[in-house]
Amino acid sequence: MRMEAVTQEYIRAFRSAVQQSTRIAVVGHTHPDGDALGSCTAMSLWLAGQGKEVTCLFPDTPADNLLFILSPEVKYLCFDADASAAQEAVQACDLLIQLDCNHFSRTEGLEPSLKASTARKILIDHHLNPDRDSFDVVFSTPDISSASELLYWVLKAAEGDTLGPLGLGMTIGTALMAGMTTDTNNFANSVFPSTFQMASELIAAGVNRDALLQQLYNSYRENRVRLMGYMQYEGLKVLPEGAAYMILTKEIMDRFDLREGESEGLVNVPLTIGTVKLSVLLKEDDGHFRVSVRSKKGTSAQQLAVRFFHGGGHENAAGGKLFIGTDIVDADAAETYVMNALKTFLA
Ligand SMILES: [Mn+2]
Repeated sequence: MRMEAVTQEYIRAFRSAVQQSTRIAVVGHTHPDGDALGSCTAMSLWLAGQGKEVTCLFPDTPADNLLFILSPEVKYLCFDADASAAQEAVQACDLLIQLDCNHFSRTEGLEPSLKASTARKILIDHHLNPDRDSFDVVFSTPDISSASELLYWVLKAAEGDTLGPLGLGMTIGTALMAGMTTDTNNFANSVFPSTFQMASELIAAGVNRDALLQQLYNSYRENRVRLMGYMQYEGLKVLPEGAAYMILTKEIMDRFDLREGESEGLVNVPLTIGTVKLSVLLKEDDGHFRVSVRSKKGTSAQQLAVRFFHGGGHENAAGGKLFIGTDIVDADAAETYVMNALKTFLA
């Protein structure tokens, strides 16, 4: 990380915004991943420790396998489960802190109330092209592993150097470690010297990484492992241009009784092939496909997502959508679309 993302000036503005507020809404992105859940949970716990009334908001309910990251001490509201309560929490807050999410549009149903909110707004994020105009204080750099890591450095700076990592508390540290670990795919990508420093400090402070890895990577259901095998054997298509794609249809998901979050990591697998530099996973949803893109260094997953899938994200890990009815006539046309997009992009 370049430390200019966390300047003393921004930290002063962050601290005074927190001090002057009473009710705070902490907001993460749609289909919250480990980093969104970890960073928002840690932020909420820290604010509660400052005596603030905090509500943690997500556009939709987190996947079962990530629920362990949530804290029983935090009040969570999900727009898909209780839209009016979530909207009321946004309306009632006098400070809004958005994490791991560069733009209101990635908050889906929460977007109108966030836009309408007159509360002071803080952004803590590591995606490209943050919407700076919508926020009063912006902590942003793509040169970091995760929003969780960025929040770690923000909180350390806000707490003052004398406190050290234990000052952040064990639960906060565990949530941040969970977010960083999932976003780096367990130290496989987007890892910087600052990332190892954070991990080292948190382990020294007593965060149990073994227990965390057990919950993150060794607690899946059998169905998930069989689905991963099926997709690699039957579903994987490799193009001579150096790309690969897989299409996870509703029919396949039903057959394997796949739940939200259980295809996590599948999109990374084709990149283990020497010739593949770009991997795309399409996952059928209502009226559209959710698109995940991963790339090796030197190829931009982000550009592919922007040009062909109404999306964005990070240089080597991005996402978007493919709309049935507008981008493609029906679900069966998805394969031709993705194949042509990859061939055009790599030509
Ligand atoms: Mn993230």
